[in-house]
Amino acid sequence: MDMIIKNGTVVNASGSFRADVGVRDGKIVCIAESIEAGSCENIIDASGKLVLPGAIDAHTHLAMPFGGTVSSDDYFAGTRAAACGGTTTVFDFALQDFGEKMTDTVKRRDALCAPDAAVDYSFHVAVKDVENGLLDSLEECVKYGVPSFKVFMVYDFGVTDGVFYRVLQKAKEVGALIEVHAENNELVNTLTKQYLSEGKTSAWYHYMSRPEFVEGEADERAIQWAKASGAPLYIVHLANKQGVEAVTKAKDEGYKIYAETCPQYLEFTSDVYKRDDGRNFVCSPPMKGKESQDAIWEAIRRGDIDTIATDHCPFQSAEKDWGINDFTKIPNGCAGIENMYPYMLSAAGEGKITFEQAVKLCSENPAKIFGCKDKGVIAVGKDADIVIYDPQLDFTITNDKMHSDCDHTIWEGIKLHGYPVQTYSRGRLVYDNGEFLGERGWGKFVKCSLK
Ligand code: DUC
Ligand code: ZN
Ligand code: ZN
Repeated sequence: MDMIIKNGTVVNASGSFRADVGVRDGKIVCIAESIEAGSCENIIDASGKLVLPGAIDAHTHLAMPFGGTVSSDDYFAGTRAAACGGTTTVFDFALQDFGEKMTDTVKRRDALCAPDAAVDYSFHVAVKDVENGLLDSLEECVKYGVPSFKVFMVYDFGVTDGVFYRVLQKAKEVGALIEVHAENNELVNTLTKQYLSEGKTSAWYHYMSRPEFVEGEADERAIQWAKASGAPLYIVHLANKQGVEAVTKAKDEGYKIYAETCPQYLEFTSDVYKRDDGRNFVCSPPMKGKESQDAIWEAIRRGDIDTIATDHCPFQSAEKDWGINDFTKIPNGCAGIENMYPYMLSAAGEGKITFEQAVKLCSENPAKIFGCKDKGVIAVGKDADIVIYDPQLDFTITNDKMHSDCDHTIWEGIKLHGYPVQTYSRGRLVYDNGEFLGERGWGKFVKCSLK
């Protein structure tokens, strides 16, 4: 064996147990009450620690051209930060160009990502163009190992309801999964225009132009199309109570509707937009009111939220400052890739959820939903993507301790109880007590399959 992690408590979504974990050639090869060291010289003592599957962040925007600039973490910086927060697989959104086949979109982004990624990665294709036979190119992409596609209901690259519906129909036919960014574009544009014309330009009006009902209505509409088409649907970054209720109802009716939320919606409310640095929190959908936040936590506890992901899309302070006098000029997005797993595990330590639930939301469920067969659980035969977590280690988030290229973080000053001490990516130590030890280009493309 190349490594034995001894005396830790293994936590999977299905339960926790004391065990030693043996690793060889990047795979977990043995889990037993006690594993003899034999000739293995790399023995890790995990006494008092939790041994967890690495997290899977199913929602990131690395090096993404957006809002007049490019998000500040490229594939190296973003995956380096991921590793340091216990995330060992990252899904990035590859934005289709007009006239481009979906597989070509993936290959174009993979050419950028492969030389840089420090942890394993895969893609979802963000669909813009389905004309001239491009809708059919979904099938080839599914076979290539990227079976998940996202449609935006907002932004200049958003799709119409008709295109959304056609994508769902195709997904049903070829066994793909469609994700949706649900906000009502017409309402966003109308409210934005109203506020600007009244001289209401601060970050608060970012929230006011995208309030609860703007997202809730779009969630309901998206679910309606999914039900009618018979295709499953994954709602990204769900942040409002009305949407939570629609998801719960659809699940209760037996539809395959998945919901993701993000740590920022669990920690912050729309009040952040009243702060002097409110623009740093501008992302879409925006943080909502306390009632929505409470509803999301409740949905997490009863299992109606399936995954936690970050929507990691940071921009530098100077770029956020473009919108000091006009909220529409603030590039949308915040950092979170290094904070997701520590935040959810700390919430488990505080008793808000269980450690098993944290692992399910951040690792096992994304692995299952997006078809990463080798990830998401500490089990023999799986990749040795392992986090050693100290539940007693206090950690205050400050940007100087983060491993992103962004010059600030919305998580500044947030106190966590418990923190990862080591991260292994396929058996290789990539993070050790505050220090990134990984390597540019180590990360491999993960072929996904929903079959
Ligand atoms: N929302 C953001 O805040 N940033 C990137 C894309 C998105 O939908
Ligand atoms: Zn989005
Ligand atoms: Zn996003």
